[in-house]
Amino acid sequence: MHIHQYEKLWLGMSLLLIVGFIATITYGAVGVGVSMVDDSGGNVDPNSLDEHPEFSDPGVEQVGEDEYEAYVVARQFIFQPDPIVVPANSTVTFYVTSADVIHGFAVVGTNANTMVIPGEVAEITVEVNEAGEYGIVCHEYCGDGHHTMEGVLRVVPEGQYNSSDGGEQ
Ligand SMILES: [Cu+2]
Repeated sequence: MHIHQYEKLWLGMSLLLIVGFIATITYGAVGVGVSMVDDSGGNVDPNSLDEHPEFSDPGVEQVGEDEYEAYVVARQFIFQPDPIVVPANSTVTFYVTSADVIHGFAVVGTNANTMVIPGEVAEITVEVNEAGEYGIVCHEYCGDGHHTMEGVLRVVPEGQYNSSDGGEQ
């Protein structure tokens, strides 16, 4: 069977497109660190956060030379602590849970963006390099004060960080 030269060309180009689409979807799913909401950070009882070793007094802990863990509780209509204070040029792992209903947790300008589900702990790791203030917003409708629910991630220059701030100043 004779296949025309142009037809071969079109077949080749459409195959290339299909491979290209698969590659972009694969990159989007794996390469940029997008993952499904899950309970990778563990489970907690949302009704007894007061007794939880970390969430009863949420804040920032230093766990390595440039590594920090931030425990955050979302509740109608605040994030605790607020502000969350960390030093520049560090890696921060957020553990976020909700005390009441489903909330959102997005640190504007970073790749931190997750749903916050009561009973589950969302875990996200972010590298913060530049000092400055980053807004934190709730992006899941959580009640009539939802539009006021915001927080601040304050990244201070390394030398000015005082670990006793613990996330609250
Ligand atoms: Cu909300």
